[in-house]
Amino acid sequence: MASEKEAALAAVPSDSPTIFDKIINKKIPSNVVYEDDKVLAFRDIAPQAPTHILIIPKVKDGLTGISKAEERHSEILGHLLYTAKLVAKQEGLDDGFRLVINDGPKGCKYRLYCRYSSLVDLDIKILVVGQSVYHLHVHLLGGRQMNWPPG
Ligand code: DGP
Repeated sequence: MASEKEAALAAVPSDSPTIFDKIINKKIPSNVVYEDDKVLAFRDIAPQAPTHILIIPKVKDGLTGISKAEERHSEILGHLLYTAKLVAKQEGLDDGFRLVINDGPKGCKYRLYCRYSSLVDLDIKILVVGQSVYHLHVHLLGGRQMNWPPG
């Protein structure tokens, strides 16, 4: 069986539906904070800051990631950034925030910890290597001091 790292590295951009299509179509629940006819903004399932919101185009149109952007995407790319500004304001992030777009296998690497404490202690550690959802998304992070370099 492939390791998580191998699986992530093997994940290739494709126009196949992702989990975000299910969120757009309301097939699975999400905590939506903003929506218009072009974009959807919802809280990240694994927040990396007190405020962590994903802003995505409702129509993927080949935008598996920012590296696949073409001239025709200029309008939606601008709208995603403008929406990020609107949502930051709506969330009260007046002292600052960060926008992140991870792209491809080397775009990010982080660990998710899930601690279950009952009769037995169970720590689940998931190592995520690379962009994990191939549907362009802008991360809006805020509510704490951001560091530089981001690592
Ligand atoms: P990235 O590494 O840039 O591809 O980040 C994808 C993000 O998507 C990651 O922070 C977790 C988030 N995510 C993945 N699946 C779901 C989901 O089903 N619901 C929500 N709200 N977020 C999700």
